[in-house]
This record gives sequence, structure tokens and C-alpha cells, in this order.
Amino acid sequence: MKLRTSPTSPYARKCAVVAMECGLSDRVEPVPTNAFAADTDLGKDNPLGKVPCLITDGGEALFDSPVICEYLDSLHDGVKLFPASGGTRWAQLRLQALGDGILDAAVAKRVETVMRPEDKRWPGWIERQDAAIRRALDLLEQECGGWGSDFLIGQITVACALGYLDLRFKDDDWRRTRPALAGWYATAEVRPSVAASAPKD
Ligand SMILES: N[C@@H](CCC(=O)N[C@@H](CS)C(=O)NCC(=O)O)C(=O)O
Repeated sequence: MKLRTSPTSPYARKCAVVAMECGLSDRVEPVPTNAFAADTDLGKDNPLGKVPCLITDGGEALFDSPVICEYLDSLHDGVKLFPASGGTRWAQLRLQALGDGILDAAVAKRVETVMRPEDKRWPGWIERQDAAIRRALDLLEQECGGWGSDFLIGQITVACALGYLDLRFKDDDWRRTRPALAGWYATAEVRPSVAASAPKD
């Protein structure tokens, strides 16, 4: 399999962590791809023009990260990162959505603050993304004490989201008012799959 990826994409990092947690790293060849390059051919695999995009051994292109992660999880016989059914499945999918939502808001904020020309920036839009991130982090602060030692798709996504906030918005200091989440992340970030996939800017 080939994974079209970028060294700083938190969504691609999710896939790399999942591949490692599932013991599939040897079967997934990373293909560095700059989604924003004018001459990229990414659109032929993913019409949405985004990384990550997984090319399966059968030549099918899969996107986006939740789909790729669940596909990788279907390829091994160990503990499943996506519980098959019941309340634990919905809890994990909900947590994945929360982590992906933090990422969506953080990426939107980065586009607005770094990529968009200064005279075209919209402060109200940035504040809207900040508010979504704050609320989501506050919810994680309340809930993370109940996760125990679980490191399934929900926790993987949250770890990638927190890593991205550290990479791009260090000054926002999400840890200051969220000691429980900070404590959880301190344990998560040294896990081999998370440490090995740390973003390289
Ligand atoms: N929902 C997608 C989001 C992927 C995404 O936004 N990737 C970014 C890189 S971090 C990208 O390729 N952006 C290019 C673009 O928006 O044109 C997923 O989970 O895979």
C-alpha cells in the first residue's frame, strides 16, 4: 500500500499511528505529497485534493483519514481500534469526530492566519474556530479521566489533534486550564507510535 502523506498533516499522522498500532507499518509506504503544490497530481487519486490518501494493494484510492484508518484496522487480527459494535463503537467514533473537529477548526484558523493575505483576513472567523477548539478541549478535559488505558481511534485522533495544536499554536497553551488532559497527553505522546510519527516542520 502507498500512503500519500505530508510530514506535518495531523490527519496523515492519524493513519501512520494506526498503521503502527496495527503492526502494518511495513506494508504502508509513505509517499510525500504537497497538496498545495501547483503541479501536484494528487487530484487524480483524491479529487478533493487532500492528504492523506491511501492507495491499496488493489490500486483503489481511499480517503479521508477516518476511512483509511478503519480500512487499516480491518487488515489485522489484533485488538481493534474501531470497536465492531455497541456503545464503545459510538463512543470511539464520537471521540474521533471531536478530535477531527479540533483539527478542522485549527487548520481553518491556520489558513486564515498564515495563508490568507492579511487584508483579507476575517477576525470573526478566527474567533469562531478558537471557540470551537476551546469548547472541545474543555469537554476532553472532563472526559479523559474515564478513558483508562484505552488507545483506540478516538484517543489516537485526540493525540494527533493535541500534537497539532502544539506544532502550530504553542502560544495558546491549551494545557494551562486543562491539567487532566495535559497529564493524559504526557503519557500518550511518548507511546512509540505517537513519538515516531511526530510532525517534522
Ligand atoms: N477530513 C480530511 C481532512 C484532510 C485535510 O484537510 N488535509 C489537508 C492537509 S492537513 C490538505 O490536504 N489540505 C489541502 C487542501 O485543503 O486543499 C481527513 O480526515 O483526511
